[in-house]
Amino acid sequence: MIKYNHSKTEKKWQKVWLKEKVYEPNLKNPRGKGKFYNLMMFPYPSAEGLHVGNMYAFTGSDIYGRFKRMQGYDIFEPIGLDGFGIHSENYAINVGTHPAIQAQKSQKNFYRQLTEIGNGFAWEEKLETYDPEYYKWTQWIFVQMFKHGLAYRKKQAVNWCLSCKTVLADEQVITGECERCGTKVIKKELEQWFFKITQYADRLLNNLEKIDWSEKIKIAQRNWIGKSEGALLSFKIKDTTEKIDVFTTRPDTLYGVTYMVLASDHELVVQLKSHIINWAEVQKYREKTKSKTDIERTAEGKEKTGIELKGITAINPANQKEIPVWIADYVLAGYGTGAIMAVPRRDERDAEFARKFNLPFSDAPLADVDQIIKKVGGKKITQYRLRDWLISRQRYWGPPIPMIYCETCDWQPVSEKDLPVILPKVENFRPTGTDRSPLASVPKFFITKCPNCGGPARRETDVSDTFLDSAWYYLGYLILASEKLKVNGKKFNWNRELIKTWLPVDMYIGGAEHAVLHLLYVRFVTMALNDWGYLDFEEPMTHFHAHGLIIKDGAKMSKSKGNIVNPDEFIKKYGADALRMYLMFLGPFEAGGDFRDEGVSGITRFLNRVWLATLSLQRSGQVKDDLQTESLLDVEKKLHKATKKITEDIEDLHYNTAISELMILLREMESVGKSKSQFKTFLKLLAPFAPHLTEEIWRNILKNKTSIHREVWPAYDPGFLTEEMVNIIVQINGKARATVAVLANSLEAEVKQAAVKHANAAKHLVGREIKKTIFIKNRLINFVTNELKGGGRNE
Ligand code: ANZ
Ligand code: ZN
Repeated sequence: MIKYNHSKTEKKWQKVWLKEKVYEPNLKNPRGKGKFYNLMMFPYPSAEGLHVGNMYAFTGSDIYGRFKRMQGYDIFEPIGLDGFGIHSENYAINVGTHPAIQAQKSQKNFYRQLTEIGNGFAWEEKLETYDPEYYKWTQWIFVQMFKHGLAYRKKQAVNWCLSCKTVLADEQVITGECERCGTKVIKKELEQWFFKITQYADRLLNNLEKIDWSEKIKIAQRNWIGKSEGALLSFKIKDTTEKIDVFTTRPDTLYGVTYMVLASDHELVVQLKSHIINWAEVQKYREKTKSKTDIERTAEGKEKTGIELKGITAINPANQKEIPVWIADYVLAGYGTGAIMAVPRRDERDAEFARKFNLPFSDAPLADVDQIIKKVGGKKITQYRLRDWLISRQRYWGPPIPMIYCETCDWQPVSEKDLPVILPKVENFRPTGTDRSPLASVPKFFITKCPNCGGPARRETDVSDTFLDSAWYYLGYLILASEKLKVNGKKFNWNRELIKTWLPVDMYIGGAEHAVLHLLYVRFVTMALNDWGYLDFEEPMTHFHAHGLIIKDGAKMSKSKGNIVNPDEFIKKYGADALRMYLMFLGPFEAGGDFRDEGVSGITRFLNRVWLATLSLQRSGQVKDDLQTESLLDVEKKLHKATKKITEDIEDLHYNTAISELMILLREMESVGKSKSQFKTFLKLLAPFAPHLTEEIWRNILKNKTSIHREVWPAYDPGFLTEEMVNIIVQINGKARATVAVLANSLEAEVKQAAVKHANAAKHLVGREIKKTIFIKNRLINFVTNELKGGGRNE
């Protein structure tokens, strides 16, 4: 008996697929039912290699793509590496290699692994974000942002990771820690580049209704954008010309205000210095709280701190009462106006603070919202929690921000003809720990001429955030592909046709941890490109599903937990097909599951049985494709049922139950038998899960000329699925002799079996031979008989 050699077979087909371009779409003119862009989040090559948790995501996405391909769509399933930026640079620093050299090593290794897992990638369109051909466009987007007033510089207290030695965007600070390295983040006052994502807050929020995304992602984005409706009210400061503006969601509580609070770094504090009689103490408090992040200030259960600005009082515009003014850490500089009116009777945070510092509570009644706003000259406003996207990084490994500073002309964008601004290879690439990137000590890089006046000027030496690279890569696959086609000689060849043909993405799969990072940024960049007239759509991905997490030894599989399983050893031992199926069998794809090293062997046994079933089919080569035997009819019905279930399960990403269905089906065929065409149907249903084994059987044993992965997905006949009963008239030589009840859509052989058993029919058949059967599904069966020689008639 021939044994199935997984490693030889898998390698063989991977080569053939590439050569035959089995997974290459017809980019210019999609085949069949049309385009289907099946995208998965591309990996950070920031570790020794892919681990099984990463492979889980890729496999789940690939099964969906293979399924859609067999349903007749032309699938574009590209792959690349998100290899520029802090993730890869931190890894390079860890292993003590220059990031540019490490990138080459990682690229080779990641692409090897991504080949070995057997995905149907469109390899010809692969990309790497550190490729100048790619970051030329990343920089172009930056320039467009600047030209459209969406990129600007601002000095403010920003997040700073002490370990990564760079600023971070708000989205990259997870419960006060660096998203990348887990180090506590502090605040630092710096001038930085920002993208005005807040200009899109309303659209980012409202469009959520129009897209089919995992609900948990939508909720996270809604909360992050954090829309609140309220009012802007002004309180005069006594004996000065200054006033304190506050944002409140409860203007109706204005009569109950008993004190006010400013954020400790609110600009008014310094402006009022000469009026503040306890300045020394106030200054000490401000110094102490300066580097605290928002999360530290507002964490639940954390004791609130603050200090009164003595010598200053504010006037309540509703009743002219004089009230004290404080600074405290529970009021954030970056939200609303950075100042509040405190209503201890109505607001729990204010109550806690008032109890601690013995501030009064007022029982004043609530006012009517619209009257009171009018009365005090306030106005209704909407506030968002969303902050602008801090885009500059004091790091080396990223696209240099394409901006030039000139004393005379201020900031100027690098002109398109001079893009890309190439990242120079420098030996001192490590972060400096100052507010400057390593490029700031490379005069050859930063000394330049002003694009406007030609005078001496200095390049920006910060690089842009990694998340800008990934905010447009779904487009990048098409743009770079089209540039390879060299349609025209232009340097920036925005191929509208290709973009229109393939976008938006039809199915996007990736991790939920990117809910308010990548998944928000990619929507923002798309909306901006849409506004500038480059795209005809606002939302980059119509469907997004977050995959579940792989748990190992009770924790999420991740490098930081030290519970990584490398797929290489499993693929070597059991094959990619077995590992793929095992991972998908762990649970519903969106739920994840528990990885156990021994688990794979169960799937291996299943795949071996598929192989044996093939060999038995080959041996009994005489099996006909007809369904006249009763047992095969039974298999046929089960096959139709299973086809329906597997089709629906894959559509719902319930791969685990689809696999159990395949297992039941195989059992049935093993015990009952199968026709060749039934087995072929089974193979097609299995193909997305075990692409190599099914291809080997399909082409090498069943001798098909073309790939099983371009076959048509099996259809099911609903007739086989119903359990409804119908009455069939039984005729003998045209005369009705009986009726029998059978399942609707029963086949001729089944009805015949029931009919001949019926007492009255049987009576009329005695001594006769059935010469011919006329069968009308769900209605009638007529036996044409003649008399047996020597037999007698009963009639
Ligand atoms: C008076 C008041 C009375 C408030 C009351 C609430 C309840 P959301 O829903 O999150 O937008 N606030 C405003 N700016 C703030 C800041 N920079 N830091 C901390 N707190 C701030 O909440 C808006 C409410 O949070 C505002 O309405 C304000 O307190 C507070 F019974 O004003 B309220
Ligand atoms: Zn960090």
